[in-house]
Amino acid sequence: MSSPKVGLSTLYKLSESFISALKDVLNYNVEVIEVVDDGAHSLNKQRVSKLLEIAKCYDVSFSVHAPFADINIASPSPILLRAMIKRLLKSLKYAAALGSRVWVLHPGVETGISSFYPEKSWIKNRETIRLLWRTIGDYGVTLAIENLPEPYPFIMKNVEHFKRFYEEVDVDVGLALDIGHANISKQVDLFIRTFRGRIVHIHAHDNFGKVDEHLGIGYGSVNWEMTIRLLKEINYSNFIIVESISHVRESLTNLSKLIHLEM
Ligand SMILES: [Mn+2]
Repeated sequence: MSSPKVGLSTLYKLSESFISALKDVLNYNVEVIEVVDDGAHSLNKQRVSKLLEIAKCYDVSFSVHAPFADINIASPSPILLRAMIKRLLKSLKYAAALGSRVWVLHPGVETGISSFYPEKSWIKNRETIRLLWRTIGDYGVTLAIENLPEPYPFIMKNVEHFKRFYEEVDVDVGLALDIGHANISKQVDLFIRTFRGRIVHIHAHDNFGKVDEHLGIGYGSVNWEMTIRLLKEINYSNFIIVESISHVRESLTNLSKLIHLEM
């Protein structure tokens, strides 16, 4: 079985320009770059061409993180939801152009009126994912839903939420397991054991189990030895993307060491 490929998200450089972020990411010689299609790094045709040029010169592939600022796939407003889906589909098109294996999507979020309409956000979230899944098939990209952290009102945060989702939908939607987020729910091992066949992508960063700090790998309370051992047990061989916003070099080194260690 092949080892997972370690990659780096552009998240830690989101406050800098797209070009200077890319230059910095390339210093780390990673096999995969996850492009955050949001903020100052929002994708467009020129940027996609630039990335494709880079892929020719360096031995690197891409994954794409769908936009998430002000995006709510469970929005109760049809007009706003339409605009958000339009933006998401643009991102999906760019992901396909980049040959991205996965497109990482955040689940929806409860709103100030959700409590008046029990279940509505859950259903809207599920149906938008279904709609995106139907489209993504034409692009040859895998849709991966990310588990989000407590204490925010996201609709899919823990193992129970994902269990329910998979019981209700009969579609081949993957799970982008965010280890830092799962550490806040104290469910890293449970996530891996429960969804061994569903995990198609991984985000790696650290925290102390309370706040979603996106710390360097080994700088928080995540039990990385156990996590990597479990991932080996389930023969996980896709991407592991470092999403730390500090100690980037150490995070990549620590993670690579753990992956190549005999455990
Ligand atoms: Mn993440």
